[in-house]
Amino acid sequence: MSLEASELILNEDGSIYHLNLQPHQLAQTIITVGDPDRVAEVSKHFDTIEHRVGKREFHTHTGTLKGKRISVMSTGIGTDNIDIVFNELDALVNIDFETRTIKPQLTQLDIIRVGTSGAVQAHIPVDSFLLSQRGIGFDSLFHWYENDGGDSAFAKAVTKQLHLSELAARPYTVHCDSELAAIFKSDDVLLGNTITNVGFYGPQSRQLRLKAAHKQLNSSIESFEFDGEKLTNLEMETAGIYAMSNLLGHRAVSLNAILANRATGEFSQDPKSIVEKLITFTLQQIVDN
Ligand code: R1P
Repeated sequence: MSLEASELILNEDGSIYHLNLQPHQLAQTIITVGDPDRVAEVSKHFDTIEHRVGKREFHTHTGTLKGKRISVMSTGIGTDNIDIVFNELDALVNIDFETRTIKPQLTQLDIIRVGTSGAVQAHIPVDSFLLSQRGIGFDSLFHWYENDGGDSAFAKAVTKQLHLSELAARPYTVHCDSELAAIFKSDDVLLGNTITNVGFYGPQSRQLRLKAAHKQLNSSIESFEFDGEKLTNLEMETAGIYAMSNLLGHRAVSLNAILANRATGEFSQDPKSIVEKLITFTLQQIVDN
């Protein structure tokens, strides 16, 4: 069945609506970053750059490093953008734009988030790296797609121990791809369970002039335990990335530079260097594996 013009929206040059990319401009290994300025910080390490394409907050550079073709793309902030990015990335490889039909042979993408995050446990040092084994979504993105419920036992424990029903939030829990994650496991990378929420201030219990509704949120996150697992950090994309890649059949992993520690009140003295270090580590692991 052919997809209508209102559903699969293509630009005049045949590129996909928001990402502005044509299928040949995308590599099968994709690094996603939140900040559009971080795209060039990644691609400056490439040996060649074939394509530089941008629209809104979505900027992509595609090139090669040591013979490996890689795209780096900015998603902007939040899981609402992740919905757009992942549907359009998937369309670029799995929908024939001429016939507007789903291809009989699907292509699996490898997607690696290189992001920043705040730890919620005092023992996690600022300037460390953390690989998210689980994404716990306080946003609702996963619920808008037919799904298998994800890791519902973990999600139910989160609802109960964090008293989320008072906020009418129904978290979901989804996992990274374990094979892709294995490439990035090292003594220098902590493993964690990452909460993704819909904002940076109130939804992460930061109070400037406004008071957060859930006064005990961060302390109940800190004391949470289920099946020997703790909650480790807060950010705004990982659960959406894991939800969409699980649903679409792609492999994803989220790597976080821990810039803040919410339990101790610390913030990195040199965030640019730690992000650069995470970029070079990530690229090295990609080309070596
Ligand atoms: C907030 O400052 C932003 O930084 C974190 C959060 O998830 C949010 O997107 O990630 P990035 O540095 O990848 O954008």
